[in-house]
Amino acid sequence: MSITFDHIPIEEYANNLYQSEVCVTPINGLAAFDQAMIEQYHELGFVSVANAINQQEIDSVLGAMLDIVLDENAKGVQLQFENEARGKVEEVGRDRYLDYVRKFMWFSHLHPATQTLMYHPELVKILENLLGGEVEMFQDMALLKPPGIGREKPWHQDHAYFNLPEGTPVVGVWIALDDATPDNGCMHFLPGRHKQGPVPHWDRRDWQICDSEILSASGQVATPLPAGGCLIFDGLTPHGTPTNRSNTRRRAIQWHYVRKGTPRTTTEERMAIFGNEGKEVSC
Ligand SMILES: O=C(O)CCC(=O)C(=O)O
Repeated sequence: MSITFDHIPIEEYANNLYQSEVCVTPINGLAAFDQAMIEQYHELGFVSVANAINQQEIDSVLGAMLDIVLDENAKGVQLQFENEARGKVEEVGRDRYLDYVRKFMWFSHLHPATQTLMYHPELVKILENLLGGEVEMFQDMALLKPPGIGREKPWHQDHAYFNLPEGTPVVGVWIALDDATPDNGCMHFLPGRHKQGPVPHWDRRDWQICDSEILSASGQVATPLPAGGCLIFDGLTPHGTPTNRSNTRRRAIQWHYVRKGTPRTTTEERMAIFGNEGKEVSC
């Protein structure tokens, strides 16, 4: 396991960067993801689903996550604590350990609970419909945004992080393991923006879309979800989550899928598409 601390302290950003005046009402259950939802996915770039998984599944995934982060020998796992956890995490017990973790990656194959859930049959059926064939999970991440110290994840397109050829359809699945609210850092989307393709990204508070680009866009929505709900979204849909300034947990697990056999590309090619150099753009 590799362990790092986030180096970016909690920073201020414009208070209208994440707006929650318009909150999306989720559909109820993965079984409700019908043809109309496929059309909505393509039109808006996301679908919000309540009750995608049950309490027992939530509990087993949270148990698996804790076992994995506490196993120093967990091979290949990349664990990152929040910046604010420096000097504190060494002292905490098992029950509070996840309250210092920012994120960790490359773990789903290590535990039966995560292995089962990432290829949940109802989910796979939806993904096959969206991607037009057999699917492959290629990136996994747990995002814990701990109470009071969970840093913002600035606006971005997930595709800007992946070495995949331009135009490759990517579907992200983000599952809320606690109630996700505007106060504790629920997801925010720019509906329909995926249809205009890649947006230049910048190294600012993260690898992100420039704040001014988001502030000048209209139609932003928030997607609060009860625990067990999930978001299914296009890899080009701009999204971000605010700092968790509340005292409630907002843990989530996320998987990304492509069609099986999708070729990979290089970082140079990705940067030519999503980077800002040579594009006469400013931030
Ligand atoms: O869970 C979060 O706070 C943000 C997750 C996200 O957008 C990502 O990792 O791409």
